[in-house]
Amino acid sequence: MRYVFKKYGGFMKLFKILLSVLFSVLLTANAFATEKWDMALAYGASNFHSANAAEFAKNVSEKSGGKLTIVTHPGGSLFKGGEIFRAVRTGQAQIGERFMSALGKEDPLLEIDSQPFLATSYDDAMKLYQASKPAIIKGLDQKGLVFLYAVPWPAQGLYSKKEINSVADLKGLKFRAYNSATIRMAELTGMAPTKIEAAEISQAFSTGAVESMITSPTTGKNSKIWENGVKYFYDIAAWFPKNMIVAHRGSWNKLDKATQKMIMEEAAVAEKKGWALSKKGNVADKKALADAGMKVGKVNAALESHFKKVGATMAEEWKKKAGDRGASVLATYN
Ligand code: PCA
Repeated sequence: MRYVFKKYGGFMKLFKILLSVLFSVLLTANAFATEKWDMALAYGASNFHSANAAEFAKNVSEKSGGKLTIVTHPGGSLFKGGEIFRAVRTGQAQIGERFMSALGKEDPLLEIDSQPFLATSYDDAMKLYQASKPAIIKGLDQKGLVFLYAVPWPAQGLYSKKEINSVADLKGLKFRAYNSATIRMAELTGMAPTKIEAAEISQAFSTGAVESMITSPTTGKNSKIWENGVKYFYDIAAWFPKNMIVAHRGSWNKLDKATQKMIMEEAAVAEKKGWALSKKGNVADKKALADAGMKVGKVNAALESHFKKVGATMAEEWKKKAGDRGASVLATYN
């Protein structure tokens, strides 16, 4: 009996040693645990939003001391623009960028920045952003998303293959839309809208599927729109829609507090850089369109008042959709 106990005690010793080896291996592995995040980006690598996101990803990866690596996937290579929000929400991508105002069905507040003539300068766009940010963050949080930063596109203008001098010239135009607001604008104008992601613009114009659109000088430049017979750019500058970067909450919760804090700090840096890049592009990219031979100008007074009227109708419709939350954001903004 004594012998058996002795033998058993020996086993216990060995077992304990093995256990402690196992624990220390696990602990070491945990100290070096490196999370990998895939960052889904819809726009081409050379677009300023994507370049800014790549810099953000690089800075976070470097500063995390090996705890987190963010790998960017521009040009819709991981998920296309229309899929990114859901992909991040479900954790298929841990982080991603999405055009906010295409998400009006998720939350009408996300499309506040595409309401025509509500904010027509960068200063006002920033004020509108600050006024809407707390409610937007809260809404995203309820969907399991962590909001990191948002950056506007340059001012939106009207592109057309043919010259536009009157509202009649817009009637029946095949129009590329990118969100509910541009679809509504087209409907109220008598144009024929089709929703098309930015990555498919060149193809849509070259096949004749569309002949006009409203977007930034940047997106026109990025898609070399002049190569597809688009000769006119009318600078309406009626809104500055934003892209936002969001992370999957489950992935976020796996990071330690110090890493989370560092990411928020880098997000603030990226946001500031992004706004500056956007302002630069607002001037430089319009010049690029003109340098490529396009006619760059303003719409005439009749067209401007038409768009203002359409904008007023849309504002009323949006207020109904956005309810008390929208009203309180508008009150803060005004
Ligand atoms: N470019 C994107 C969104 C707004 C913009 O300027 C696009 O056209 O899809």
